[in-house]
Amino acid sequence: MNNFNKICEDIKDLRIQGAVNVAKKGLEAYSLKPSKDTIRKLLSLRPTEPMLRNVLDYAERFSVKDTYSLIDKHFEKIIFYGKKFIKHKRKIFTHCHSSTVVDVLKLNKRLHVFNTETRPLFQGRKTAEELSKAGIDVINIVDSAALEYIQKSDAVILGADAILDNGNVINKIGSGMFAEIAYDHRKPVYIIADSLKYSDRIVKIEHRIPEEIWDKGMKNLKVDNPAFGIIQAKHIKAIISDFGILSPEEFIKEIKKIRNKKLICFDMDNTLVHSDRAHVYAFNYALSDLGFKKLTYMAMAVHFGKPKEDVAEAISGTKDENIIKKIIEKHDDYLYKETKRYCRKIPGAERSLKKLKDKYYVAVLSNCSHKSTEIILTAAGYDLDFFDLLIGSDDVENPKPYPDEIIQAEQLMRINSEYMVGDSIYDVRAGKKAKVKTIAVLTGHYTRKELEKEKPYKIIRNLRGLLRIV
Ligand code: RUB
Repeated sequence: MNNFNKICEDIKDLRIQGAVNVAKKGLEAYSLKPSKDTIRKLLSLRPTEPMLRNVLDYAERFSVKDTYSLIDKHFEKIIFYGKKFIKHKRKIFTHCHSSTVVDVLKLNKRLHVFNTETRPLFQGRKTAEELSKAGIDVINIVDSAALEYIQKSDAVILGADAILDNGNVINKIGSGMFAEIAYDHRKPVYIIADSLKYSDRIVKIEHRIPEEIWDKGMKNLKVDNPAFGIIQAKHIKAIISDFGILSPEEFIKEIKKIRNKKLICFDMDNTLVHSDRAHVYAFNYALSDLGFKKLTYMAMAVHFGKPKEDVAEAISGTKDENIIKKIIEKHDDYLYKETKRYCRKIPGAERSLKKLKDKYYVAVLSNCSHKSTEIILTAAGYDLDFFDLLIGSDDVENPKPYPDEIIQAEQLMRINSEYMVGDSIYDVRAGKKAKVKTIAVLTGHYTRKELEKEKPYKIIRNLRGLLRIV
């Protein structure tokens, strides 16, 4: 059997179980055969797994690698919040096997865990084994002993397969009943889960084959085997996720906030970063290395903002494509090695960006190559994780003044961009072609008069002015 089919079978037969593991393995299968058919097939294997849908969706938009690192990032945050939360707990009741719950419980070795065996497939035994190996005291019980052990516990902690729009949570069958018992006995119920389990669609409850319950049951006897059930939001004290420790209502508000975010695109050079000196030195190195005359700062900087090929052509005076390519290669090379230290954040830019982050996804669209964009932003002191998307000139066929970078950002983020902000006439032209509002900023070489001619939506002196507009 090939690898792809083996993963599908393992997911279907629960050799791979739990929403996170299913999502990660599903991604592996998708990387073997990335297609719409694969997505359809994978989603049919465990219909109650929105995290799988969400990660496949993300992998389609970005990449499998980016998706794995998103899951890892979320996990780090869950562990951060989980650690604070679990350290004061002593007696915990849990059900089934959730890798996320187990990883948080393992952070407090002094816990006593009451753990259901979880019929019909005994996933609880996996939880018991993993916790015992980690040195945690576990008492295993049959599912029907839950009432007695919930009464003895300080809290009930469960995983999640889905978090629904009304704050209800779907988890292994039995979870809803245990949460209701806990609520009646004033024991708080906590869910520990990645926010990627959120779904605003109807989530089907998977019903599995009867043989899992009674393999040689009497003929004509009906057996139903729902794999999952609903935990009512009113029974849940908090959801511990990458967002923090929030009530179901607060969790949904946070999700909605993120979903309602709009997109704003920024040029990099002279909009977020002063990097002219770095580019001037790097281009001059390249020019003299290739036998051309060096240029003064001003003679060169007036060309910045154009696509790199046009800059190379203008400063060297050659139209030879091979030489232009060499100038760019050498420029990039010197920039990475020698001149990046001349990059500086534009005063006030970072503070303004931070204030926008609540309402906007922030994309940087640069006419530098993708790698140079990353290097310049980092050299200037920005944290790359702060930006939701970076697009360089080599990520598109036609860089600014063409609208391709903006269009690609909109496609990847799946939302329209509200604004394009930049210092050059090329940013304004690209924004206009992409039909977004353009904001020209006077922190570059272009004068107000030159920018006015392009008729941007607004002209501002610096990015602090942006906060009065958006
Ligand atoms: C597993 C289950 C788990 C959640 C969360 O059901 O309900 O609690 O999937 O797990 P099954 P995780 O065994 O039928 O897959 O935290 O690992 O995503």
